[in-house]
Amino acid sequence: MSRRRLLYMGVSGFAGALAVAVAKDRLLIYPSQAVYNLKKDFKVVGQSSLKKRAAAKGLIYGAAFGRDFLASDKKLQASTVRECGILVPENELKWDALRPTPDKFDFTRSDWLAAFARTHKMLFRGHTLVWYQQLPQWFKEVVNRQNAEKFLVEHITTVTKRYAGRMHSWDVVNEAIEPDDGQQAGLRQSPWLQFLGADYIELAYRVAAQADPKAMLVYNENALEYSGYKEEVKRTAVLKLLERLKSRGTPIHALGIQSHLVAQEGALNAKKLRSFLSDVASLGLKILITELDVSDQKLPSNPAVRDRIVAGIYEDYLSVVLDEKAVIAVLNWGLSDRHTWLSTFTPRSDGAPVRPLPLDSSFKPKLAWNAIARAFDQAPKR
Ligand code: 9MR
Repeated sequence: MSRRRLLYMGVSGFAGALAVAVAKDRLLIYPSQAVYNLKKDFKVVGQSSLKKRAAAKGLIYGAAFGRDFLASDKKLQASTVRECGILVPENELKWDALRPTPDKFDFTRSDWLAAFARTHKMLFRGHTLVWYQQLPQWFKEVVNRQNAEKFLVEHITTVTKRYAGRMHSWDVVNEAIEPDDGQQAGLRQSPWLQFLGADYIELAYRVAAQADPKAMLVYNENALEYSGYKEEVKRTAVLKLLERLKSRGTPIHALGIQSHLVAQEGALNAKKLRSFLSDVASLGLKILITELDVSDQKLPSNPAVRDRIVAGIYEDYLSVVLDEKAVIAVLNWGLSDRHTWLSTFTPRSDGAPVRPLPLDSSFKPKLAWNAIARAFDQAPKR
C-alpha cells in the first residue's frame, strides 16, 4: 500500500469518506493539502461583511465588476454593496472600451461604474492605462513610432483627468515584464516598448501623477505568486524595475500582485513570497492584491471537495501576504461564481461551472468567503 493511501486511511468518519472521494477523483498530487483541509472547519466568528472585517485591520476589500453584469443583476448589486469597500471596472477602462476611434473617448460605461461606487460610498479603482492587450482595432493601423508618445500622453491625461480626485488608485502600467520575451531587463515585447523604448513606463507614471496627483499609482503584474523558476525570474525582474523607477524619482506608490491562483499549481513557498513582499515594502511601496481568484479547473468534480480545497488555498495565501503590513488592499476578480472570466478562459473539461470566488452563483457565501474572513480576522492591524 502506498504512503498516500495510508495517509488517506488515517482520516476517519466524514473526512475519511471525503478523502476517498478525492482519491477516486485522482487528486493524488496534493494528498497532504486535501487531508489538511478536511480537518479544517473554516469557522467564522460573527456575521459582519468582508469589507468590515478588512476595515477593522486597516485593510480595504473589494472586487472587479463588469458594467453589464452589475447593472442587470440586483442581487449582485446587493452583495457588492454589502461586501465591498472598493470597486474596479473589469474591462470598462481599457483602451478598447474607451476608444471607439482614434479621436474619440466614450466614458459611458466606466462612468456608470464610478457613479455606482460613489452612490454606495465605495472607493473606485482604475484598471488600466497602459497594457499590451485590449488595444482597439484601429491601434495597429494608426499608432506608430512617430505618434505613439502623443497617443500615450493624451490617453493617460484624458482618462485620469476625468476621474481626478475620485480615484483611489490606478494600475498605470499592467504586465510590462515577461522575461520569456528576451528583451532588455525582462521587459515584455509590446507596442509601447517597440515604439517608445523602456522609458515608456516612467513616462506613463509622470503623466498620470501630473493629471491626478491624488491617486495612488500602481504597477500591476501577474504570475508573481508561485515558486517555480519562471516566477522567480519574474519577481527578480519586477523588483529591478521597481528599484529603477524609485531611484529615478518616478511617482509610483504601489505594486499590484494580481494573484490569479491555480488549485493544481501546488504549494506556495511562503518564505520566498514573504521575502519578495518585504523587498517591495523596503522600497517604500505599498502592495495591493488586485485580482484574486482560485481556479478549480483541474480539481475533482465534487463541488464540496473543490470548495474545501479552494478555501484552503485562499486562507493559506492570504495569511502569508497579510503578514506583510505594506499590503493594504485585497480585491477579488469578480465576487460571485455567476460572473467570472475563468468560465470562458479556463473552463472545466467535465462542463461543470467553475467555483473560484467567495460567493456561489446564487450569491451565497462559500467556504472561500469564510477563508477570506478568517484571514482578515487573523491579520495584524495596519
Ligand atoms: O476579466 C477580464 C476579461 O473579461 C477580459 O476579456 C480580459 C481581456 O481584456 O481581461 C480580463 O482581465 C484581466 C485583467 O485585465 C488583467 N489581468 C488578468 C485578467 C484576467 O485575464
